Amino acid sequence: MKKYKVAIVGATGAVGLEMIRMLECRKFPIENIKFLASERSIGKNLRFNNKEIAVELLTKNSGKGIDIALFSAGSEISKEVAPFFAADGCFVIDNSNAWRMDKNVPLVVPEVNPNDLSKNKKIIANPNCSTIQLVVALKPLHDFAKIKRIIVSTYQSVSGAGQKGINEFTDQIKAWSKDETLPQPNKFQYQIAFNLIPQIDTFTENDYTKEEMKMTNETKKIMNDNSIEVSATCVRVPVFRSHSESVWIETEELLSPQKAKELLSQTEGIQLLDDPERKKYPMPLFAENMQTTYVGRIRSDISTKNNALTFWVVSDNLLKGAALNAVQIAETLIKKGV
Ligand code: NAP
Ligand code: 3JN
Repeated sequence: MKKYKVAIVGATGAVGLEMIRMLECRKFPIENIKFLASERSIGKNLRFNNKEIAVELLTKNSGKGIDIALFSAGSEISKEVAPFFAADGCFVIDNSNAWRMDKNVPLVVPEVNPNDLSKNKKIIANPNCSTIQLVVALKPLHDFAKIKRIIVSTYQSVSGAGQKGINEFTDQIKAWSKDETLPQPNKFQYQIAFNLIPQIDTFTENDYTKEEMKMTNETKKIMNDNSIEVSATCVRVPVFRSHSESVWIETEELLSPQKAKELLSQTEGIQLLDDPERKKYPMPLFAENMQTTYVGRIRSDISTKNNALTFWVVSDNLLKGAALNAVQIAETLIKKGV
């Protein structure tokens, strides 16, 4: 089997470290791996398959000789550096929003639109974490009954805001448990412990946030259907890991809860957890560190005679929402022989 020269840009970050773990545990065929970050990380080593590997400084020339690079160092770095990697013949799988809506860049979730990948499109965008788990669940339902409209509310964990988000939540709970004054919020707009914050990212002109508009625009692009209407409300919740979503869909054709369960239970990457009598439904605590997207609470909307269903989707935001999807894109490139 052919082996590949791989680089991780932003290897020391919350997403980068999960990329390393995913490459290891999925036994990605690697000839050589390079870990790249800023000068802050020079002198650090990261472990890969029981070997210590020194972190190197990212430069515009770091892509030379690399076959596949996984980027998670933010959109500014991606905009500046990814074109140099691509010009050197390397596939770039980018986790930021830098290229997602560029019409020449495929935005890919392998269970949904693997055929958007091609040999000559060297930069590939990984969607936003909340969009990924949503479209994995929607795809089989859309293929069967054509989705017209989606209303989704997210419950996003603090790890979506990186290590700083995790630390801020931890420090607040620690202070509370010692009966001390809670530290002032910094990463989040308000105290996140014992609270919910209905703002992720900044507001746009239409009063939706950027995170909400990412869900609208990216869903249409991945599903290759601009006619689907999407309205999202994104909420930060005091949970460490895994994002949850309450989803409502209206379909053109009749889609019974039974049929939806049948379709979802046959879908790669999804586990149906839907047995209300036995209290079986997805929860973020149990999705942590899992490579699966969980769907449950499927029911008909009793408030309308239109074809409408509502359900609950949970997945690990750092895995399927980021690192795992990126590695699956790389695996798909190899499978397709591009
Ligand atoms: P993080 O924990 O803050 O890590 C940032 C990484 O970027 C670190 O490895 C950092 O290296 C590196 N970096 C920063 N500036 C750099 C520079 N000038 N040159 C080279 N490397 C640099 O953040 P994270 O949570 O892992 O998120 C990273 C990015 O992934 C985000 O900005 C976002 O674009 C993307 N992301 C995507 C999703 C998604 O939904 N798909 C979810 C979360 C994040 P040092 O350690 O050396 O500073
Ligand atoms: O806040 C979350 O739960 C998800 C955050 C995603 C994120 C954070 C910083 C920058 C993104 C993203 O993937 O949309 C970005 C980015 O767009 O680069």
